Formats: sequence, C-alpha cells, structure tokens
Amino acid sequence: MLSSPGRGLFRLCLVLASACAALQSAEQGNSVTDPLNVLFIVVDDLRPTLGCYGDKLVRSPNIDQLASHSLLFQNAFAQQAVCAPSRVSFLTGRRPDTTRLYDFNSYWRVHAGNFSTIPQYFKEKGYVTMSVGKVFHPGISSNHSDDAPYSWSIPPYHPSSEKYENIKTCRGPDGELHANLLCPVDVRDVPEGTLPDKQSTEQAIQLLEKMKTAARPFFLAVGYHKPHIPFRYPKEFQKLYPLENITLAPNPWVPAGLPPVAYNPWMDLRQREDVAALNISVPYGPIPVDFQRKIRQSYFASVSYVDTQVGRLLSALDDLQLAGRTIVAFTSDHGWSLGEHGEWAKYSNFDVTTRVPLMFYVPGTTALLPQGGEKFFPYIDPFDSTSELMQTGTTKLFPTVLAPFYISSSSA
Ligand SMILES: [Ca+2]
Repeated sequence: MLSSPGRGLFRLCLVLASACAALQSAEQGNSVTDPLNVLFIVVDDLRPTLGCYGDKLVRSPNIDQLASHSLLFQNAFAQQAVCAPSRVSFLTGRRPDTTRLYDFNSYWRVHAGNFSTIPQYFKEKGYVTMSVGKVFHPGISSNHSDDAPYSWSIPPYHPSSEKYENIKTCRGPDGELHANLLCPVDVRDVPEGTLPDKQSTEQAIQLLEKMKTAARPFFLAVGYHKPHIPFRYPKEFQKLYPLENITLAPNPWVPAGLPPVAYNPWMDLRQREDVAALNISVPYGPIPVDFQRKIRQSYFASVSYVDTQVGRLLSALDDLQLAGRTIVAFTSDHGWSLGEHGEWAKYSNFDVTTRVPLMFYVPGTTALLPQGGEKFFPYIDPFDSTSELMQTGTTKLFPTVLAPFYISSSSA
C-alpha cells in the first residue's frame, strides 16, 4: 500500500492519463482500440467513512459496489485539507508548492505557471470534456470560470439550487427558517423543490445520454457538494442513523502541547445559527456531547445521501451500456475531523482531514467486462437493510504500479 502523502495524487494522474493510451490509434480509425471514456467523481469533504473502507456504521452501498469492481487505495492523501489548493493540485497534477496556491485567492495560470489540467489534456487529445457541479473550486482560484475554456468543451454546469445552501432554509424547532449547520430538509419544502447534488446527478445523466452515441470519447467530471457543511440533505436519511447508535470520536481531546498553528478553531461552524447559540468557547470548545452526536449523525446522513446520487449516476452508466467502456475514478478533495483532536473541520494536517477515498474502476482490467446485459452498478437502496455488503479490496495493487492496464481480470 502507498505510504506517503502525495502518491494518491500521482496515481490519479497516472491512471487517468493512461486512458488516453489508445487514443492515437483510435484517431487513426482503429475501432479495436477505441479509447475509454472517463467518469471522474469528486466528493466535497468526504473522509473514507464508507463501508468499503471498513466503516461499520455508514451505509454507502453504491460506493461500496463501485469499490468492489475497482482498485481501492487505502492510503491516499490530499495535498492540503482545503478545497481550492487540493483541487487545483490534483487537477493540474502539481503540488501546492508548484501551483503557489494554499488558499483561495489566486489563479495558477497567472500567478504560478500556465500548467495544463487533466481535463485539458483529455480535451486536447480529442475528448469531449464536461464539468458538472463543484469540480474546480469556484471563484478566483479557477478564474471565475472553472478554468473554462481551457479545461472544458462546453460551459461548466452548476446547479441552480446551490444559491440556497447558505441562507435560511433549515426549519428549526421553533418552526422558523434558520441558517443552521444541521439542516435535514423536506425536499418538497425547499426553494425549487430540489437540492444541488440531485440536480447535478440529473444533469450528468443527461450528458451521458447525449454522449452515448457520440463519435468522440468523453471525460465527464461530476463534483458533489455534500458532505460539505451545511449538512443540508433530505431528512429521511437521518433515519439511517438513530442518535443512540452514534458514537463519539475515540480521541476527542485537543492534544497536550499542540502548537496553536496546528489547530483550526472551526470558525465556519461557529457562524451557523444553531452552533452560535451554543456559546462555545473559542478556540478550543468543546462542543456539548449531545451536539457532537448530532453533527456526526448529519455527516453520516449526508454521506448516505451522496451515495444514493453516486448510485443513480452509475446505474445510468449501466442502463446506457457505457459501463463496459468507461473508467470511473472516485475521490474527495480532503477529509474532515468529526471530533478527533477536538476538531470539527478540515484545514488541519491530522490524517482525518487529509486522508481521502480513492478508487479506479477500469472495465476489463479491475473487473471483468459486463456480459450480455449484465448490470455492473444496479442501484442499491441504502434503506434496504437486506442489501449485502460488497466484498472489496480484492484487486491487487502492485501489478498496477508498473503497468496499470495489465492486471489480470481474474484477480478482480
Ligand atoms: Ca472541500
């Protein structure tokens, strides 16, 4: 297994770039070596609290199913536990030391170097490249355009309901709407009657439908917003995690002698109305234990909600008969502390904030090709308690280090 931070990033670039390996001959009209499509799924603030990483509580059957067909990395780490520097890093294949971005406030092409991005590389090799949701961090760090037009063949898509994420749409016990951290919602009751990640899934499926018969291969990046705060998700997902089942972090204390620079006081949480009402001391807290349980409950519920979106997306890949000719890469921009070390945030360098899930499904390589209408990614309902846990981690890593495309199918 990989042992040092940064190698996950390297693998991401290596495997995705390898998808272009057959392109030259494809451009010459050799249908035997048609290039594979790429579906790149990036989730915001998702640590590996997933069944496929051994989490016994979280229900993530669709991501687990993807993992069961994939090469699953156990020790992948983001370069930095902040959205923009992490995303610019893995999308350019360069460390923050090279992109010169450690915050949100500069565009690498202007301030560091005119580096190509992974989607740009695919685009220049003849792929149709498309961005749905949060792929690049929006704003200055991607030139207020998600690096369009360089990275994308068509204008990037952002869900219209994203603008409601941080306003008062969370109904509190008083019956009024608040801008809370904990925000389980009745989707029928929210503006536009939908949520950003649901819209992103629908848009991505529409693009897949259009690309099914396209002459050119595609690189489709889909960026999901949850479990980034606020935890605004369909309220039914709370039922998966009764509070009495929610444990606390096993190491909830701020380490003795911790230098203040190594600690982040999670000010973004404190600004939410429900957290502000707790009058928690700055910078170290702690958060009352009952509320800690509620934060963990909502994080896990948000993960299961995202899992259903991933499930819908992959199921569409199946239905459109694209699963046999599309690489699926799945990762997150960084993790999140769920009370470990007294932290409730990203930003720090503790491993809970830097470690990410990372997996690659490569049809015919990490798994046998689907045969005769076989469904590789049938949607699995996380509320169905009879759905079996997937067996994962059976794909051998080390034959792939030197030759990513020559794993024996029988080993998958
Ligand atoms: Ca993030």
